[in-house]
Amino acid sequence: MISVYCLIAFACCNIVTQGLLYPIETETRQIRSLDGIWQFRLDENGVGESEQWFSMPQLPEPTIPMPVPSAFNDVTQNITVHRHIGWVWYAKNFYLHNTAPRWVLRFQAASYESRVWINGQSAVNHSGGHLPFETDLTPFITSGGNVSVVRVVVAVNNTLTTTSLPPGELVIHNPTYRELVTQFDIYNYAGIDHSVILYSTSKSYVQDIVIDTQSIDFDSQHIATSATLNYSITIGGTESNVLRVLVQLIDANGVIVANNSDSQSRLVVEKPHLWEPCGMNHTHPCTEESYLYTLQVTLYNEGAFNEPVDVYRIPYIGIRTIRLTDSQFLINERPFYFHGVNAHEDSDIRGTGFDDVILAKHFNLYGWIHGNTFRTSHYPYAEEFYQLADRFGIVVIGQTAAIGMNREEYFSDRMLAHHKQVIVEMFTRDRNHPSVVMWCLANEPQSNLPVSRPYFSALVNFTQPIAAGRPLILVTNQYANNDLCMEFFDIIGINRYVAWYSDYGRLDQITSTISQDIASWRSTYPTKPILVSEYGVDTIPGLHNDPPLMFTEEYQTEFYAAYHLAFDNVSSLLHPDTGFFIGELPWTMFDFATEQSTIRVGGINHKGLFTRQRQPKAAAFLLKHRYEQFEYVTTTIKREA
Ligand code: BDP
Repeated sequence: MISVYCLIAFACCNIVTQGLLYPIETETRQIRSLDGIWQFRLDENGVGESEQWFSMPQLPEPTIPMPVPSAFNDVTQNITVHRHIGWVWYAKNFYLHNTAPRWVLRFQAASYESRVWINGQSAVNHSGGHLPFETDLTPFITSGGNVSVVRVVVAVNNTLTTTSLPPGELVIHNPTYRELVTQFDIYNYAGIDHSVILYSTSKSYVQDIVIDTQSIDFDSQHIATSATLNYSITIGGTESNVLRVLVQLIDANGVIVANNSDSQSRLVVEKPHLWEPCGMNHTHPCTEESYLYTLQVTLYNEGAFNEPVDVYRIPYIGIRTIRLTDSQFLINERPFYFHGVNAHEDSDIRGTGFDDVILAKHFNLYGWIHGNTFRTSHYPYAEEFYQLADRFGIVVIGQTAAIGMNREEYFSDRMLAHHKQVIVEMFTRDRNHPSVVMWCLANEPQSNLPVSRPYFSALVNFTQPIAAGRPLILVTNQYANNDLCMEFFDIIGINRYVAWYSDYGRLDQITSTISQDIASWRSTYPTKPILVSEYGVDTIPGLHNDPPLMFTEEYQTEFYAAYHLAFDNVSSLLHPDTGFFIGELPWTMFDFATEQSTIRVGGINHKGLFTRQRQPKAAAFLLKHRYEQFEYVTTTIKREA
């Protein structure tokens, strides 16, 4: 029997306990969507709070109808709304029926600084976009009747500062020209861009769950014979100390395969079905699903199991291990090769607004292109992305919103404190997902500045104990000879644009330049696997030229083919004994909106393999063919000490 343990010990639950469980409906919980049209207005003079708009029965005119979830920027024809910097206000009234002892108002995300008032009283503030925050409504409901009218008013500010993530600086050129100067390449979409949900719980309730595979035992044929999962349950509410807990793991046929009545313990599963990543020879295609268990947690009073106080279920428990060697990334002890495409949460009209149609299309296209990975560039995505990734076995590199950290003053103590806060929020939200196999703490920070070194040293020291078994990657555009921070990380991610941002038009230089670049990282860090975390070129769909010239579909296709020659020479998939290159992620899946500039035609970054409307360019077929071929490459299991 071989026992496999995770790279980093299971990070137990005392360090971070306040994960916000995804709102679900069960026999003890109700949910209700507050999505739809909200009343909305700009606060161009920043007077809303001092004029107490939060306590008025209506927001002062002019208001407009605004959909939630959506970024507000592209919904109207008004350029002032499109480029607004500062506060915007949203308001909605709803009836709350007294059908549960506790109702929670949950914002799946709002960008970036949010203040929420319920019935005129301050309820919750939150800094940072992309991640959820919530407030218990109960203290704000004063009427004792069966139904109350609730007014929720939300102010959201998209001004970025030297201590926000991402950072930015407001420059006031004159009273009518305010500019938010940022160092990143996405349009600064803002507003309530993810769903707003009401959910109920009992007085005492399952507040948090942490679960992870601790180990899997394999027989000599590499069949899993048993698996051990560590878990911890936190109970919230008034009666938490008298309640009993039952934790059950249920397989896809509805059979209970393990159970335990401790709030913190382990579950042992005999003959487990493993969660496998898609798109490898030994696993399933990315159009088919991985094996998932359901974790059911029941709280009950002694002797009254059939009348549970609370029931919560996580339907995406995957049994799998992660281990890193100096040249391979192993999932369930088999080599995994990351071959997917990065993307943005970005689409026409909605901007960053969450949309189920866009979500479903996204995953259908991963299936089409045989892509088995995405990095949540450049911020945590909506939780629904991770849930579908769990289902299909698409591997996720979870990334914080630390982009554009290109100035010395951004590496301050206050920024470090905020960076830690968003890491904790991201980890506590996403750590139970089997699809999340790596954490990316930042994208292209100026990691050649001396000030970046103590910053990332402190950040990694803080992060490692709470990383729940996931290795840490730094994604850099620096080089082995000037980067000062890679030493702290487990995996090297490099973003490269040779023959695009340098060596214009010189496709012929790509293979040798990239090969030398990868080799120099390897000789500097011989024990860290490497992947190319971005590479790509702007391509105008329908623009052709032979021989290939920049911006044509031919150029994009040849560009990728030249990089692939460099990758294949050192690939850990193709050269299991000598390779150390563990993956490739083109930039990017879809064309996406950016600030306007002379290099962004129509305010769009055109590096997509697909248009913003999700139609393929020629290079998409090259990648599809390449990724499909990877599925024919058999993987071997190296036995290492
Ligand atoms: C990379 C950035 C990415 C940009 C890309 C580009 O990580 O956010 O969109 O460059 O310029 O350096 O297309």
